[in-house]
Amino acid sequence: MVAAPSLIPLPLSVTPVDAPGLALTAETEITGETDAVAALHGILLDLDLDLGFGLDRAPAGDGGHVELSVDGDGDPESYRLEVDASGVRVRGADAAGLFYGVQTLGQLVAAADAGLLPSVRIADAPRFAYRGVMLDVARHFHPVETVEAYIDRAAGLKFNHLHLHLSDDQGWRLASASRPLLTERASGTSVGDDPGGFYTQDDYRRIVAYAAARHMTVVPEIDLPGHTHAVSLAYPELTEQPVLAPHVLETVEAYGGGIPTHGEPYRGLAVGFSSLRIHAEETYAFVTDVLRELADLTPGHYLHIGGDEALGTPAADYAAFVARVTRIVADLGKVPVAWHEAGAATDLAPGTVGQYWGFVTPTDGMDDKTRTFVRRGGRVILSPADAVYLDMKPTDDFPIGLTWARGVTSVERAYRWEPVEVIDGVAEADILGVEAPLWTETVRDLSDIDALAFPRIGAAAEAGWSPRTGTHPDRTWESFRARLPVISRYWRRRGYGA
Ligand code: TNX
Repeated sequence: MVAAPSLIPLPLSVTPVDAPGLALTAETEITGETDAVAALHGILLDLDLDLGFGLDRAPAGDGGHVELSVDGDGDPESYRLEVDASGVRVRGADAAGLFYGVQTLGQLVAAADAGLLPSVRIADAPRFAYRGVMLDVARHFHPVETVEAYIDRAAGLKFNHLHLHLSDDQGWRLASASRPLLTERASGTSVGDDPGGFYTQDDYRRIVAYAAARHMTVVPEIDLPGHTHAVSLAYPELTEQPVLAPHVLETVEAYGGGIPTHGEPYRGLAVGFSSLRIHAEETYAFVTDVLRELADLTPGHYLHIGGDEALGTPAADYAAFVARVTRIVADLGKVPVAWHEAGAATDLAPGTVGQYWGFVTPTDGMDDKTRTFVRRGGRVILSPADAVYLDMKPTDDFPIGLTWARGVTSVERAYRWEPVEVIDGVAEADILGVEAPLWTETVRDLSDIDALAFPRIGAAAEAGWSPRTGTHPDRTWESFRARLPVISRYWRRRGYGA
């Protein structure tokens, strides 16, 4: 028996072949789809492999052949990869599939001893259509370059959606032509004493294009009707006074940051105190303007309206608001996405997607709310906080991160959960996919992002891409743990602070 190579996320099928593999040398020829050749070239450059690989290189002798092609054969995003002594063939069913085959090849190359690729046959396809990462650019603003770097990391793990949390109590991060005061007045600060910032619409387009080139779709979120304190700095007439309920005062006490004041920047970590004015018609004109601009800027199908932790909004008002706003999104031609709380409303726009952020074992009726989306013909994105929230501390003494999701989230806890077992009544076909959020209250820059994301982002990738637990002998924590050191070396060689 030849050992299977270490790969993350685990492919559908890997068949090691007991035969000589391919020695990669300066004479190895790489041909095929231009984008895929460039993607492989980028990985090889990161790996600093002195093989003379290059786009403009014409190898002289017979050093084997790496051929990257799209052949239309198979499910979306699937690929086949074969290595033998004569070369490597990667065939994608589509361009995304080929891109993922190249990512797998990168991991194989990095693990190859002295440039000798093992002989192997791989057939691979994703379990779920939606595999997401979320970056909160509101609590701490993160510049375009940081977002691009995170896209690189995620795309290498076969994630295909980037959810950007663009607004929150602490700041509004995307310029709006119709409501210019949002970024003029409400983007200057972040949590603590850190500077704020915002994206121009061109910056946003750059992020969308960078993501698209790596087969990732941007899912923008404007968080409504809570998490809207920043709006009070720009358009105070649209927002209520902060609700200083006990849960808010508790978080102020626990985390500091002071009491939120209407119209003043908020630099703390409390949640659930802000609300748009639900009964003011101007509120819906505002929401429509902002969402229309966002829909126009966004080629992807999804538009996220938040809806989480609106603890300062009366329940009936909240339900009426999310029902109305999901319809606004649908009328703009997009599929609305909302955090699971929006499932409290029974008349959401049909097809609204729900994002579940409760625990792996649901509490407080969060599973009931999540089932509403399925009843309304929508599907569910699973983001169980005690498994895939990348902002939870991985160890007790970790310098950054939070602990509210049942304490420390070890790599093992991040790995050991099975999507179809989270919510009764939400079956495989009801699950759109898996998303790993990274909230940034304690996350100031790319090195903080890397420190929290790695290696747990690999576990989330496997939950979204790889076969269901129990259906494949290597879809186990023991196997993942054994593969991790090899892939961690690969991440470090690519310059990720893993
Ligand atoms: C909860 S879970 C939030 C965010 C915080 C996060 C911190 C959810 C939809 N909302 O507002 O940033 O916890 O982990």
